[in-house]
Amino acid sequence: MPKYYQPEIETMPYDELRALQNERLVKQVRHVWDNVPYYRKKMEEKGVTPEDIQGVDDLYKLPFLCKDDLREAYPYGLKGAPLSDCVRIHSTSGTTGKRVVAFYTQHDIDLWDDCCARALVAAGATKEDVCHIAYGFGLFTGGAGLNGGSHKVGCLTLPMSSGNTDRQLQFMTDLGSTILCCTPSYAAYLAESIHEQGLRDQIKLKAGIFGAEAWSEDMRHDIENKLGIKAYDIYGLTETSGPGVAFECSEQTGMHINEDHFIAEIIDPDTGEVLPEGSKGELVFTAITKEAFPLLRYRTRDICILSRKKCTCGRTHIKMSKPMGRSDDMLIIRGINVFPSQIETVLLQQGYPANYQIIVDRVNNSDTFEVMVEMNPEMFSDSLAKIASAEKKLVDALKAMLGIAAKVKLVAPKTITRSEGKAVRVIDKRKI
Ligand code: DLL
Repeated sequence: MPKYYQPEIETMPYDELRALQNERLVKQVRHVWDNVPYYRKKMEEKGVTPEDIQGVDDLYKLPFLCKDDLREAYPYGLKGAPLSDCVRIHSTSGTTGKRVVAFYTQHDIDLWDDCCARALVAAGATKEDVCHIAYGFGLFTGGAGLNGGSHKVGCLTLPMSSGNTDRQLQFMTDLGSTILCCTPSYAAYLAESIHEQGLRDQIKLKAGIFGAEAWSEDMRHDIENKLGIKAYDIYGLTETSGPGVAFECSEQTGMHINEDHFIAEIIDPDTGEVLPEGSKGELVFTAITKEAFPLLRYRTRDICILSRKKCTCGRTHIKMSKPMGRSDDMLIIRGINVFPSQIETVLLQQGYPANYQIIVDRVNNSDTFEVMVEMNPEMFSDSLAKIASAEKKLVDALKAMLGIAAKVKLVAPKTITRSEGKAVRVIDKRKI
């Protein structure tokens, strides 16, 4: 039996799981108090000591951490282990200012690999599989995380990284890749290229593990149909190691959070108040096993819902919904909240590919809102009147979904720059 495989943890009864979390949390708070002066100071300012935290029920007493703390503490301020015990860093781009730098001990890497291995197993991976990893390798966590997980499962691992699509397709066909791991936008691009090159009969893919950015159910079905696979979601962030914090099982109704390593809370993003299970709010994670970057109550800014409803797969770990947007990248256009995922849903429902870009600007103190959408290839030869009518149809559908009028521009196929990593969906010129 491979070392990672711990069904007894993934299917643990709730009270046993809670006891494990309590024990690990108490230990972790002491570890942070002793080793992370930045967080200790925050605890002291709030008048909290390690003795006040006896278990998960006391979690609310601890201060939050957010991206600003990470920037302020850059690069070493939140490190929980001596540099000589750290074996790796990963990093993520900040929206502004300094990058986030996360540290890992070998133990941290082992546990992270376990989490990713669980995600692969949930998608049906075994040691007979050929795991094609087209997430970026390097500072980004996607490639390294799935690579480690794939090794633990014993798959033949292809560490492709992203880009060089022709080489991706060559290896995919020649080496018989069965599991594809990449961003959903790159999966859609690969599917498009496979279709164009008439390679569908030569690929052996059976499952895909796609994450790192928002993608809708419609996009899932689109990718599944084009590649003839089952597409699974995977979630994570650099601050909590990377991918594998949560992953989908065969039920595909939310992602199981690896609760033996992460305690999840949902809070009101405005007040910080902890909300009951089933509420929509901001996801907060406390890492209870990480040594080198042990973040407590880290505010992810991802908006979602948690559910402990019994899952048919047998796993007892709580499930998070697909992130429904972010509390910080939600667009407010003419006073209306707009999530890019809503626009994507409309486009796919109307039969367009998910190649689009939202451009927001402010002219004469009024917001402009434009959505550039690639037309389907068969539309390219349509008359201008027909294209104008298709644009009008999209304007109406977007208005119905968003409650706000957008200008829609249909552009020729392949004019919107394709992404090999995360797609750039929004250009908000108002911030410049
Ligand atoms: O994106 C880690 C990752 C790599 C996850 C590969 C899954 C697969 P960051 O670059 O730090 O880490 O970005 C983290 O990406 O807070 C979410 O807003 C978003 N995100 C990650 N996974 C999903 C997902 C990686 N499945 C940020 N659906 C997070 C929607 C996601 N958004």
